[in-house]
Amino acid sequence: SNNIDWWRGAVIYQVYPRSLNDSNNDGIGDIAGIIEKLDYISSLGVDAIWVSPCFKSPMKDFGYDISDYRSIDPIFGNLADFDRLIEKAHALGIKIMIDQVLSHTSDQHDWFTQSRQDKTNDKADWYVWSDPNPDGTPPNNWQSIFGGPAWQWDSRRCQYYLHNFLASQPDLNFHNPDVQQAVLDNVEFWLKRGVDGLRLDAITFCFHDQALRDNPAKPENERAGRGFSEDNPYAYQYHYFNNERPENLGFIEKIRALLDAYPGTVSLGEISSEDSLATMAEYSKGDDRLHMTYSFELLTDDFSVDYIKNTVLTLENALTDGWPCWAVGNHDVARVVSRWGNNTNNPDFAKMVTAMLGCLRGSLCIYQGEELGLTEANVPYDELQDPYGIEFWPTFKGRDGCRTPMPWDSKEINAGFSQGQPWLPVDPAHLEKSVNVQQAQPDSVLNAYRAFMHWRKAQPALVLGDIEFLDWHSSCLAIKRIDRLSGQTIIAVFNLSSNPVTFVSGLAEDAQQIKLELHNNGEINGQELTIPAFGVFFSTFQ
Ligand code: TEU
Ligand code: CA
Repeated sequence: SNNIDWWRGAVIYQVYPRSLNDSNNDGIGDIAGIIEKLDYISSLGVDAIWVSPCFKSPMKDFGYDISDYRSIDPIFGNLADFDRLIEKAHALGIKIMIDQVLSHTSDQHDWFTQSRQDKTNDKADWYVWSDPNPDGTPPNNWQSIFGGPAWQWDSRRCQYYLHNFLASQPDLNFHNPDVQQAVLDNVEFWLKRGVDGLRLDAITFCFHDQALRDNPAKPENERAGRGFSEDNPYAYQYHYFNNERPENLGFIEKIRALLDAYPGTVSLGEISSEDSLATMAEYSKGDDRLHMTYSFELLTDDFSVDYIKNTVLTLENALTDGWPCWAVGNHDVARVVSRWGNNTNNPDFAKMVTAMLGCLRGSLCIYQGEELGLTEANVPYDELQDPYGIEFWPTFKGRDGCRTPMPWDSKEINAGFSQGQPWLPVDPAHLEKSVNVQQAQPDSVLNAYRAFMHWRKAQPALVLGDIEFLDWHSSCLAIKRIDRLSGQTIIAVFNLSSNPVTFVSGLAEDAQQIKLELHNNGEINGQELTIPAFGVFFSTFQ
């Protein structure tokens, strides 16, 4: 639609370009490959595509290390391909959101090449440089997310530079106003080309504490979470001084001011901090900060009624003006059907999780392959590509298991992804979940996904309504959505357990069951509900 607020309640399909579809058979997905699959993506009923970075990059972090913000990496195509992607997507009514990695660049970026020359050049202060301690050690205890100190020695400048991620991803010094302006100019380059929104990578990391204070240690009982392995020292400290600095807000307001000059464009900030729900609220407060904040909270291993309910309620209570965006999968975490329990090959589970996600208040991101119920691929050590996985193997096996090629056609070589050797292996277990197989299976995860998303679009309570939770059964997440404008109310109940449940619900007598097409629906008898293992129950009343 042309609604300026198109993104509220929107379904955003995340494309990881390397792994979607390879048009020229070099083994790596590309922009022309995305264009070939636009009809498929459109058939899923999505409103927008978030394209993971496709800009010029040495690919040390597979595009999250950008060496030229204004060009497309030749491996993915060129600017003309990108313009064609926007044009064809728009013709199908699909918005295009790009991934902007602003907090750091590649060490191959011209800015860094110049900055590291000496302490006096024009860009000397564009990155975060520091002298060593008298004993030669880094200036403080900050840790890189990808392992080891967040400081890399540079023998030419005889100084350390800061990198919150890989050493080949030096952090820009946002305390320098010229850096902010140069970054904003790069963003505007894409807004002028017609993109509809920005996914702002690691946006809480832009600023650092200029006094370079040590991060405090965490008490033992707080050293878990986020899939960080126990022996990753990152988990052993709070990140108060290298992340989530108050100055970030000022920069976010500048991004918002820029977006406001391009009506209908949207920002989706990736929020990673010690208290990310509170940070989401803070970063989207008022109407001059982020439109939407992307939550990590459902990307964890914890999958229980209480956890999901408490997470959503905590955010609901904290949010004032912002709009949530939920995801259960992305290119950084294990596939949801493998991560959340031993439900690996249960299609009902995959269907139920998507329907549940689609009933949370907010927008939702669906990661490519989630609509097929793909499992985490098993990538052997000698085929690993992710530097994060190589560093922490085998405690943490990295992010390749969710980045393997999309299985399009089980009868074709490499499942139809490429005729060349794919950059990551196609998981043989994915063949039976290929698009061609699932299109032909009437009750497949894919067909259930499509049916649900098309139905959801027409339910104002699910797109824009308020949210409440009903405590009806300990294994069931019961969600009530109310649209104030139309008065529509939907109550959706999800049995998160592998056992069928029967209980007396608090459903009103005039409640009408809605049987979700191709889903494992429960039954109602008076007020008694019976819901099969990983089943759903939907109802509405006027
Ligand atoms: O991730 C930012 C981030 O906070 C990561 O620490 C994330 O929590 C981690 O990868 C989970 O395993 C973004 C991108 O999503 C990621 O792919 C990049 O590697 C990272 O930024 C650096 O640009
Ligand atoms: Ca290719």
